[in-house]
Amino acid sequence: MHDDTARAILRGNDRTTDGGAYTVPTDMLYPFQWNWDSAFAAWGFSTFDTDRAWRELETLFAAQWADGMVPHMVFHDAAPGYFPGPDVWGAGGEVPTSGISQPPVAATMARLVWEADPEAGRTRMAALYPKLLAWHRWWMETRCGSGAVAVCHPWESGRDNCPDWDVGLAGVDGSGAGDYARRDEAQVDGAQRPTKQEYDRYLALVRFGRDCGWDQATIVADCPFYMADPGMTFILIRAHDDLAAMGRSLGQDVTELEGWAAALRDGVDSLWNPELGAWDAKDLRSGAWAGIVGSGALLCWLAGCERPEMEAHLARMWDAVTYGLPSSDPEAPSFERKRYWRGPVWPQMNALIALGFLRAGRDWDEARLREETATLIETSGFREYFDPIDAAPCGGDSFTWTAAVWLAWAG
Ligand code: 2M8
Repeated sequence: MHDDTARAILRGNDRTTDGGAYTVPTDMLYPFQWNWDSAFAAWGFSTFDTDRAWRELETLFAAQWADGMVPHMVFHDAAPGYFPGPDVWGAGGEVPTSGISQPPVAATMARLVWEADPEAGRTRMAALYPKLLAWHRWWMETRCGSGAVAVCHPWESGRDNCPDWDVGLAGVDGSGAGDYARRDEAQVDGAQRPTKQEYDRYLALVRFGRDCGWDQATIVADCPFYMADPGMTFILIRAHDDLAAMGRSLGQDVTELEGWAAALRDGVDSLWNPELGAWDAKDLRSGAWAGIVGSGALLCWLAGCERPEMEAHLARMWDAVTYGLPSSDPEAPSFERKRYWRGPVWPQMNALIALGFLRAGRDWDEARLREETATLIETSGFREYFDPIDAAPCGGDSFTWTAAVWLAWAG
């Protein structure tokens, strides 16, 4: 029964038009195509319609910029009232887009989609391969100067208001934001969303990017927010590994990808905070640590970058909450169990962390995370995120990545 509901959610959020096939994360709240949401959607579609799964990824990559960047949002349709919409971003080509990227999970998800139908997937993957490679090169050439992956906007990380970014956002002046109407708070309780102060700063960063014409050299040198993130780094390492595996099957020379993965495995050492005894985000403007064990650190297993100290943090987090692994350290003062990325548990993060557990042979952890994610969905529905202590439903409903994760993994 849940399988039928999950498939109906994916179909219901499908916005296939003549221009391409894509899903919205959920109706109203997020009325466009989002980058990593689409990658998870493809994984979900691959359980019952592999052609539709590939089309999701193909539509996303049709919006790829000439420099290889794949934008975090693609504004296929007008959705007046959404803020900040295409006019605020001032970015993209024929189809307007945002001006930043999002977690590069597409290669990892494409590999899973290919595995779902190896024969039919071969041609589709062969066509997508150079585009994924160009995107991975973009990350390496623009965002990895410090050795690890950096983000120029909290939205680029996908984990918008997690406490990891507080130290970097403190240096962003949001006072010029002016009057604007947020659409998110009309749909969802404001106590489960970022604060106005955070939003003002998010908008200041969009303004900075637009004013420099989304010039990467300027962004990397001068954007008031620029933080290196272990989570994004682990995701990209894993994506390089997955793309290389697919490249080998396609008869490609994958030396470059192997080199990138090795370079990042070395570079991520710069994000080990010895005082915290954990992987930690770092403000590249001030050199300050975030000082928080976030869900990004829990992706270390995904990339084969685990260290013994992370075991203790994992054990702590399992014990401190009841359902899954939270988006931020439940024992830190910044923890808020219902406020978006500052504590709630997210189904697609659980799925990614679990892929890491599988890689590391931690089958018991993987099974526990899968079962607890299933319980959350069975108890509270296909919601965007959940309270990790009492399973209360949070955020948007009929959510694409929750349905996808149910079909492909948790259900
Ligand atoms: C959330 O982010 C958007 C901005 O990109 C928002 O707050 O409006 C995040 O959870 C992000 O990870 C996600 O991709 C997006 C759509 O689900 O929503």
